[in-house]
Amino acid sequence: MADVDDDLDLTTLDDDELVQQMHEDLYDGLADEIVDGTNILLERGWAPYKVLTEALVEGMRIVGIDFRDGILFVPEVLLAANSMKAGMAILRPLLAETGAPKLGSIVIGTVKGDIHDIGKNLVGMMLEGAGFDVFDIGINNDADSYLSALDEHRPDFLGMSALLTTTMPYMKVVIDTLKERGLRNDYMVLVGGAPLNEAFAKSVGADAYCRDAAVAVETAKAMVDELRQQAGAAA
Ligand code: B1M
Repeated sequence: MADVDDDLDLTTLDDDELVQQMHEDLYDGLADEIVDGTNILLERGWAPYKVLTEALVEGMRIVGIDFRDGILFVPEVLLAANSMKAGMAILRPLLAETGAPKLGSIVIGTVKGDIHDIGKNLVGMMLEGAGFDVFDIGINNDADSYLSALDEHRPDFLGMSALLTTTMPYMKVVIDTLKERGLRNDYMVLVGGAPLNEAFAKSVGADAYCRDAAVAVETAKAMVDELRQQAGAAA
């Protein structure tokens, strides 16, 4: 999908053409073009969440298909990921500045052996925008790393992300470690990542599986509401 027209002026494209061009630019790992396209859509009045889902996440979905099929390889996908991050960096403050009241807090990180962080970052951004304090501990976290972050920040939630079928079982290690140390009931555990599902989340002992960032926000809000109601009823 190489861009044959280096001088293409993105501002001359209509919205549909621009989004299509952004999918191609993401595929080609053109971070500057993704930054320009993101800014143009925002200037045209697009909501940040719409830019995120329709231009960036959809573009990365297409990259994922060709990665799976052996058409794209790690170096190309890394460039695409960096382009996606460049667009996300513009959207992040806009998604966070909703002025929503503080609802709670979360420590979130990708599990040991796994360096995928785009989805986790997106979940963090959306939770921040919804009014949660987000402590992002990055990628490749072992149980000790999660536990020391929990100890430091004392959040309401622990969020774990895994994108590989080989790394997702590590979530059970973390949850079992919480149990062994008598800490399991101190935190609500949310898990997510493309290869997970409800049954897996249940089997590792998580409180909820979040299919995507929007579901993570809904789930965290609903759980906080429920806790408040229980506390109100007990008072
Ligand atoms: Co990786 N990779 N990758 N990769 N990579 C996948 C995951 C894969 C499905 C590609 C494929 O084959 N189709 C495949 C996994 C196969 C499997 O296990 N079943 C794969 C593989 C095999 C690998 C390597 C092993 C390749 C290799 O080296 N041969 C290697 C592993 C490295 C490692 O981690 N140890 C590898 C490397 C990489 C890159 C470094 C090149 C790059 C990562 C860059 C980065 O993240 N900084 C990369 C990428 C980009 C992908 C794909 C193409 C895209 C992932 C992504 O960012 N999606 C991916 C293909 C795919 O998923 N279709 C693939 C966009 C993002 C918005 O979605 O991450 O699903 P997602 O997050 C969503 C939800 O899942 C959910 O909400 C998010 C937002 O809506 N969610 C949560 C995620 N985390 C959550 C946490 C929560 C809640 C919800 O907590 C509360």
